[in-house]
Parts: sequence; C-alpha cells; structure tokens
Amino acid sequence: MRAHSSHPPITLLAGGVGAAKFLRGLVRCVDEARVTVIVNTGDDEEFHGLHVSPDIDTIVYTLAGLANPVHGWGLRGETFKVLAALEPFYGKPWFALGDRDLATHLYRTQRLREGFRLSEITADIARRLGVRARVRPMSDDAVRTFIKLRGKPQALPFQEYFVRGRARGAIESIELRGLATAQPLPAMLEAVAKSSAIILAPSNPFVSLGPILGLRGFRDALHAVKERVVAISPIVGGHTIKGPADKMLRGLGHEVSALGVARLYRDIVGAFVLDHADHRQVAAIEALGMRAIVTDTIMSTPVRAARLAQVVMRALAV
Ligand code: FO1
Repeated sequence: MRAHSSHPPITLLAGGVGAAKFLRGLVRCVDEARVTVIVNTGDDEEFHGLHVSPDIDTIVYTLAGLANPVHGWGLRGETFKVLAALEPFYGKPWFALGDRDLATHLYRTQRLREGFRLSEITADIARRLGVRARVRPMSDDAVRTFIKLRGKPQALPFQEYFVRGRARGAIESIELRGLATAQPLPAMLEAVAKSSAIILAPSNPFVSLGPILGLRGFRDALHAVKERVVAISPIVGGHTIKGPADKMLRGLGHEVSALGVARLYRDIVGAFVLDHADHRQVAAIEALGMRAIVTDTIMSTPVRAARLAQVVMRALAV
C-alpha cells in the first residue's frame, strides 16, 4: 500500500449513503489521503448492459464533492433525458440513471470488458474525479445480495427490493450469492493490518457491511486487531435514520436497537458508538466486551458528521 501521508492509515468499511455522510465528516478531521474506504458491492446491478456500483459511486461522488445533496446517491444537478428516451422501448423506468451518471457506467463497463478489474477501475475513476482517499470495492469477484420476503416465492435482487419495491414487506432471509467463493481484495486485508483505526460506518449490518464482513478470512482479520476497530450504530431510538436496517433486524429475529447491532459485532469491535437516545443500553453493550461511547450520531450537517468523526477518532486515540 502506498504511503500517502506520514500518519497511519484509517480504514472505513462502507455501504452507501450513511457511510458517505460519515466520510464527509471524517475528511474534515483527518487528511483524506490517510483514508482507505472498502465498499460493499452486493448492491451492484446491471441496467441496460451497464455495470452499476451504487455504493462505490455514492462514496466517490461524495468525496469528489459531486454527490446529489438531496438523495445522497447520484450526481448533483443531474438530468434524466436518456432515461426518458428509453421509455418507448422499456416502459417506465424504476431505477433513475442520470445522464451524467451514465458516463461513469459507460466508462466502468467498457473497462470491465477490456479486462480490467473492478478495483483498478474504481481507483482510476476516483483519481480522475479528484478523490485523494483510496476507494476500493470489497472484492473483484461478484457478490450479489438477494432479499426473500415473507409470502413471496422468490428472492429479489437487492435493487428490485430496495428501489422498485421501496423496501416494503417483511424480510424472511437475505442471500449473499457468490460470497462463499469471493476473494476479499488483498488491499483490504493489508489496510486492516496497517490501520490505526478501522471504522464500521453506520451502514446496514446485513446488506451493506454484511457482504464485506462475510468475505473469507475477513472477520478473523478484524478479530485480530479488535482493539483498533470501532462501529457506529445505524439504529437510533429503535429506528434507522434511512433504509431498512430496522426491518431487517426484526425480520431476522434480532433486537431492533443499538444493542442488537452491537451483538452482531461482538467478536470484531473494541468500541461501539451509540446515540444519546440509547444511553440506557451502555451497560448491556459493555457486557459484550466492548467499550460503549455515547454521543450525537445524527449527521444532519457536515459539521455534526465531523463532530461524530472526532469522537470516533478519539475513542481509538488516533
Ligand atoms: N435509489 C433510489 O431509491 N432510487 C433510484 O432510482 C436510485 C438510482 C440510483 C442510480 C445510481 C446509483 O448509483 C444509485 C441509485 N440509487 C437509487 C441508490 C441505491 O439504490 C441505494 O442507495 C444503494 O444501493 C443502497 O446503498
């Protein structure tokens, strides 16, 4: 791994929008060149023959200062003329691919066809857009998340469940297809070994961090450096700020709380950050063998995200 800065590296394990919000705060506190972001690719999908990597693009666009401020995903000031022109052929679209966003997908898909790896292409796109952090997919092998809803015969590809189906319905199970044979990116294991802080973003523990943590050998690698690993709860007051993590916890039989999330990470984190709203859970979380850190975890502005990042960094004395 190239040394970008004299300070030790920091690794963030990331899904999409929640992780990007935290990252926006993190790079206000530390030099962006110190940061490696390992991103979930379980949400990747093909649309119109193009390879779409929503979480990677959300992270890259955020760091590049190009992200759509309303949605968090996609580009700011986006137009959808190509999508409208496709309507006579495919009917009403349900996945909003913007005109400028299409440029990223055209480039990524072309490079994949030329034989480049997703990790190389991601590094290239990030560099071309002026990103100084190292952004990497969790693996160069395809892992695809499928959601099985109660009462439905077939599991749905993640984007069909999340965007087309608006994340409605009771979750019965989650399948991470391809995970058992996917290789974690070697740079990911290297980053974990060298980092002074490994941060689990306040992302969905099942469909955002689950695919990353499930890669072969990765949980063991985190366990070995547990005292340098900190997780931020995506659950505040029994609900998620955004997304279906609360419904997934419930559907899969876990307690819908910060404690419920902490239990999922008990073997791999040394510290767990939770919101003031959940301070009553501190003793139960500490009984799991991790330090509990109570702070304001609502990242409604970049300043609040930066304050949270500072608390996280202080927790590990980075
Ligand atoms: N999310 C939506 O809710 N609706 C969309 O139409 C949509 C389009 C889209 C296009 C490109 C992209 O990179 C992301 C997009 N997302 C959209 C976000 C994405 O579905 C999810 O946020 C992630 O997969 C979950 O992290």
